[in-house]
Amino acid sequence: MAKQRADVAIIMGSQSDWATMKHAADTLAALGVPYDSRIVSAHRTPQRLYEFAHGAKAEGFKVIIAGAGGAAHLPGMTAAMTALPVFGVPVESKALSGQDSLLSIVQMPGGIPVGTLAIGKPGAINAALLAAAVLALGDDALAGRLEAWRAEQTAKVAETPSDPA
Ligand code: RP5
Repeated sequence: MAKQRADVAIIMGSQSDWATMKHAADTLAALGVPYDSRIVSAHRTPQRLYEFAHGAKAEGFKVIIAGAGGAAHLPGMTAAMTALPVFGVPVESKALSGQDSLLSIVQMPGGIPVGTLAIGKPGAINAALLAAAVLALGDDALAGRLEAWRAEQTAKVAETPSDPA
């Protein structure tokens, strides 16, 4: 059976990043955006990274979400090898709570952009929402689903606080 076309590639430096990056995957799934998730390490599998980044456009990906922690070179190195939009998610590290990941990802030199999100789960969710927003520019049905997702989120916010159950 032919593999389903995926618009978004979710890549991460390690299996240990999946607990965070799964939130990006779940958010894309909720929006009906096809994605593929892979472990690609800038340090431990550099050849896999090279092949992925150089082949990403030909594979049909339109947006890449890259999550990594610590010395988080994955998003930047990916962006160095493809002109596709790359959103970087700083994964929360044990040693420095993700501040290392954030600074590694955000301080790119001019000319090689990585759209950097918040540390951890919020960043993973928002990377997926941004990826969907980019794709929605050319997909009215997805734009409608994104709008509905936002409206549902708004409707869930109570007007007054309540005690926990
Ligand atoms: C990075 O090192 C990964 O992105 C991960 O966040 C971090 C730790 O990796 P493991 O030692 O848990 O595999 O490359």
